[in-house]
Amino acid sequence: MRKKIFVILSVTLCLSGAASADWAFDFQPAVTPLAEAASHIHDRFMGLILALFAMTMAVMAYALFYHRKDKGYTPATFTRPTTPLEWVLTVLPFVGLIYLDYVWIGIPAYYAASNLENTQEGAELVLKVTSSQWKWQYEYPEQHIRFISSLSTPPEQINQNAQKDANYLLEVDNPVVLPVNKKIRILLMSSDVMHAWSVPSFGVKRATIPGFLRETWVKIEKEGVYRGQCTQICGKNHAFMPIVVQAVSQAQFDAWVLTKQSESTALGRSTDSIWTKEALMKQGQGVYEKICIACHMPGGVGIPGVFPALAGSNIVNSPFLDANGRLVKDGHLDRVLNGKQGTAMQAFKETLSDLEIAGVVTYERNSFGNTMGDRVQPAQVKALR
Ligand SMILES: [Cu+2]
Repeated sequence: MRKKIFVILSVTLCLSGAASADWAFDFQPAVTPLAEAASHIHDRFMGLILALFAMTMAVMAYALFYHRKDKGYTPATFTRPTTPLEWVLTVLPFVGLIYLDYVWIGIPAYYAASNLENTQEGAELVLKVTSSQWKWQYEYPEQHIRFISSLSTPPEQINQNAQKDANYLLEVDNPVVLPVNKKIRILLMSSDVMHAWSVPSFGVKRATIPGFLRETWVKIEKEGVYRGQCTQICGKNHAFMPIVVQAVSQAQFDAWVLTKQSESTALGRSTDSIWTKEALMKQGQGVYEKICIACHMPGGVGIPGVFPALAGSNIVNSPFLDANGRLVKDGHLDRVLNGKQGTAMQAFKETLSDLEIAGVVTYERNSFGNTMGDRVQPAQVKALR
């Protein structure tokens, strides 16, 4: 009988072991000085508390077992140390703990925490991160690069209609690209509610707060792709704003900067040409599916009582310019450019290009059953800014 139970237990244990074979019982690998310091202090602390736990439990188990009542022991009645030995055994652990806490752990923790704030000294590159519901905008002010990075996991996977891939909900259309072994100062801000930019391998997790400029820094020591997520609950799609950072060599970074810059020059040129309705619709659909869809939903139906529908909307189905060619206040184009104060509808003037704004407004006016038939030219948007 005993043998049978043993066999059953062993098989169960082996099976559960196989099922949990890819468990990771640790942090993601640390690749910056901040993350290395944090994981070093964590390991020290865990070592210390494990040792204390083992020692305390050992003394207690010994006392319980060897000094038990049926051996004839009677409980002592003292309430304070009396003999010199008792005094030593009381004071020594106290002094030992003070030393371990304040010196052995406290000093490295103090340096690690103050190093976290050392964002400016020796910084070689600045990255500006702006959060909004539910995407990240990245800007390299010195390189004049700016783009939006949003979730690229297909909706079929989210709706359980397709096999989920390895980086489910941790993949974006435009990753941040950063050079390795360079100190990068990261400025963080928010355009609506609080979010948090967090990448575990960098040891960085900093809340972005509307109205405040916050900072952190990284110096990535190893090339690779690092993933993180927003870690401050920020509304309905909080789980859908991942962070992907590609750490590359300086040469690759320089090449990437050139490509990004020439893309924006090409975009600038495209602003001045006249666009066909079909081309604008195509541009606009891309923008809608990347940015607007989170609130206004597929088919422009919105969420009743929360996010307004665009299908059949009064604003969308009215002129966006007045007779003098000026922007209609609270009209369609005005809303997209300037947003609506006090709501989740943010101003897209700063985040989208002329072409993207022209495209998305044209798309919305001619989709979801809306049949305005007109179009917005990028040059018009440029003139109205
Ligand atoms: Cu969030």
